[in-house]
Amino acid sequence: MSLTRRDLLLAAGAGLAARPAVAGSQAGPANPEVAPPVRRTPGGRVHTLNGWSLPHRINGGVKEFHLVAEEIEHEFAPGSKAICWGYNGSTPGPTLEAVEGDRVRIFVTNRLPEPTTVHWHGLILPSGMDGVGGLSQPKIQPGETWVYEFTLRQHGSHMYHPHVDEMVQLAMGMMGLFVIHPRGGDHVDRDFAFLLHNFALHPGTRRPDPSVMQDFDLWTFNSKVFPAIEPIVARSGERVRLRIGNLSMWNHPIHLHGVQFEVTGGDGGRWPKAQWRREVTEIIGVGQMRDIEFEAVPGDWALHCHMAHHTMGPMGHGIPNTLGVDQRGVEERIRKMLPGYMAMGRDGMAEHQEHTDSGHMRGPENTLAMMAGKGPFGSIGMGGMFTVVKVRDDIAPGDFSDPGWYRHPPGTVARRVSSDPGFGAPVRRQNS
Ligand SMILES: [Cu+2]
Repeated sequence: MSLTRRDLLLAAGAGLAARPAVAGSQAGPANPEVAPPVRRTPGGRVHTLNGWSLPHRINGGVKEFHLVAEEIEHEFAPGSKAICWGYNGSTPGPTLEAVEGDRVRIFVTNRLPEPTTVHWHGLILPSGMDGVGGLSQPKIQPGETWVYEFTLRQHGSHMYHPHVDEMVQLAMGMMGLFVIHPRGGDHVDRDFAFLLHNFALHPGTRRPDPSVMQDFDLWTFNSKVFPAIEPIVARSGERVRLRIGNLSMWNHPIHLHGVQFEVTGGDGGRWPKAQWRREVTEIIGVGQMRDIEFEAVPGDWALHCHMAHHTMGPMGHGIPNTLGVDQRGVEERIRKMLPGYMAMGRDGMAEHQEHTDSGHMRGPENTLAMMAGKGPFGSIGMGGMFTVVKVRDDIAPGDFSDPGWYRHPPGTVARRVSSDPGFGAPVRRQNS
């Protein structure tokens, strides 16, 4: 049913793209000014990881966008699908892109079963356009379309999200990026954007649980988990910007390997150069945006949250600690009560991925493994907020496709010199 509707709207969107921008050319019966929603059309100057930018039309000098709040089926990674809420067929919703000084008109249609609004997080606008349900406007009831209109008096990286029943609507995936480009162009070669988020999709279920406050199962970049998060591809020497926003329930120290990046801006716009900081890890606080920039250096470089549990997939919390526990003998007895039980964790957790990858240890249906991802040297053992910055000398401008694994120059990869634990004569303390 919903697929049919989506296909129809996609067709309507294609029609809009193909014809000249004429006011009311796709008019609905209720309001001749309403532009039809356009879905899943790539475009824009920002590369939204695993995402897209919403096409607009110009109507009397005003940039018009049309957001649709609706229920969608979303795939976090192959093997885990859920009924989420988002905009125009995706979570996060499409990125809105405009230029400082633009006047924008944004239609919002509510196809959710409950009221919503859209708050333009970080934008300078009239109080009545701020989108806080009950405070700055009545709520948008199911089936209704409302319009927001204001002039963009700033540039930078921003977000949008509901301000009605936020606990539920954010937990279900409703969020998006709002990027305002400076007038007179920009100075980066590649401009990426993504939102940090978390979902509590309990093993074997298909709807995120909005009541969870801390123990989330899925830690996401743009509602995807590694290895389904696309790589960040660049050519050696290019200036790369990552616009990172956080609408999750945790702060995330985002760490990039291989370079010292500069933090060049936040929700308050681009910072004066004297305020830029060199870092390798930047905490993106809840509700914050940060822009980081760096010169791309050849290689495959990890980009991830440094909270180690945030680079993992679903797992049990509050379970007994099995580190160092010899479970031989007990395993057989437990299997009589719990068929298929496997004693694990005595020597660490890394073996977990070998078991799940080989398929002999299956989790509940529609549930990802705790660790995933394969690299050129074996399991990567990551499952959440992790992706790879892939920099090569021969990437064409505008090419964002995955170039495969890095071919290291000879003599530049760490190597084994012995398999004897007694090798060498390292200095070791006896009782520290
Ligand atoms: Cu984190």
